[in-house]
Amino acid sequence: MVTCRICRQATQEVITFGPMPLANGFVQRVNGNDYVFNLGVVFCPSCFMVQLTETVPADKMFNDHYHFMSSTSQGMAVHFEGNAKEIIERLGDKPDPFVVELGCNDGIMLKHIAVHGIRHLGIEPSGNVADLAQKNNVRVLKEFFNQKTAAQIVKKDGQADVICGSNVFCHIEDINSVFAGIDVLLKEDGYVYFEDPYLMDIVKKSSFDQIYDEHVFYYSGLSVRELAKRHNLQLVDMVTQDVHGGSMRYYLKKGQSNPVNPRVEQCIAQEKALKLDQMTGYVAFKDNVNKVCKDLKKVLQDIKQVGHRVVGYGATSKSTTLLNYAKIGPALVDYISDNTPYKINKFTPGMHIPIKSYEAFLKDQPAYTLLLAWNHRREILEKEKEYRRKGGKFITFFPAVTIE
Ligand code: DWN
Repeated sequence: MVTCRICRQATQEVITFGPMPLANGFVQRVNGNDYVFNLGVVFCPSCFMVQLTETVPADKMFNDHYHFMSSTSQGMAVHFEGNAKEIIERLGDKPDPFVVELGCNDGIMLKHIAVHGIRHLGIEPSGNVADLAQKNNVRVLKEFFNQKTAAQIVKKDGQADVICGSNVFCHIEDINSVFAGIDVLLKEDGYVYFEDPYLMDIVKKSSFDQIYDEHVFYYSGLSVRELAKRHNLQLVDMVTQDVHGGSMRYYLKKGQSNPVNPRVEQCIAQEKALKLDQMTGYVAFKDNVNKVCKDLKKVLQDIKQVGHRVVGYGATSKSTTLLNYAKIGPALVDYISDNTPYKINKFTPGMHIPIKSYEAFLKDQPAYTLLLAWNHRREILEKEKEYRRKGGKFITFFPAVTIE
């Protein structure tokens, strides 16, 4: 039995995928060894947190060889510039404000804060991406964030007006220590925001590829409200974000008597309508996941059978779960094209599909392309107009397999 990481109560099984490599565990050789763990998800009926059963030590995932760089998507660059603009507007004329971002990656957001001369600090334990942030003139601390780090920051820089994190809070197993750190670091009138893939989108679309080693928690308004309360923080607003296949941004403030935007109750009511506060809401998920895998594999096999080739687009972290669970390997997908130099000429975790450059894809014009980076669909379809004009087709798979 797995106990909840937040409230220590018994949890209930949602789905088990079995042995799975690390989502960003790209290997150098086709016969390279994969670190494998058991991937599964449980629901806590007491505090509503959906979470992994087993986790991987943080330094195995976030180290000096981290493969994901946020700035590989133009759409995300625009999104994060918007986040920075919002922070600056909200700070208004506060004297000498201080902004702290947890998991700043290559500085995609904080570089816009830095350019305005605003005091800031990015906390980034993955050394290679932290170096990129520094090149973007972002001030970085190469550490994991917790109560101890928070105290060190306060000693040197004072308390923060804003603490934020995008696609970071869901990555941290000891989230209680992060919230304890926030209590130390955040000014009494400061605010926290974080955004992560939204549980309701994952359940509605069966987008199970969001489930992998790095994502320990699958947040909802229901669970974040409970988690915040435990740390004397209050969930004061929720705003949906059209990124990463459907994300939610949560705003928190210290205390329990802040004005709360009616959106919070509205979102939680929608979650309850989907029964995400009880096990019933998760029962169909497993069957839906298995159907997507079966349908997708059949489509790929049929395409192969009539003599066409399929390649992948975007060697994403999340496709590790899809490819390994559905057992889609090089026999069905020739290679995956990616624009991250660090991934090229390596092989995908577990299934060992070769990764090639974007230029290789452009030269190739394969008949079919499996859009593994489906969350960037709009951006990629716009970019690949010529590929489609020449007859190339994209295959997507959530909520159902579609060829376009
Ligand atoms: O939470 C996380 C999210 C935010 O980012 C991390 N745990 C890791 C990572 O997950 P991911 O790898 O699934 O994220 P993306 O943004 O879906 O990855 C897109 C991949 O596709 C990157 O490797 C870059 C590549 N890409 C490309 O080759 N051409 C992306 C675009 C937009 C393109 O045009």
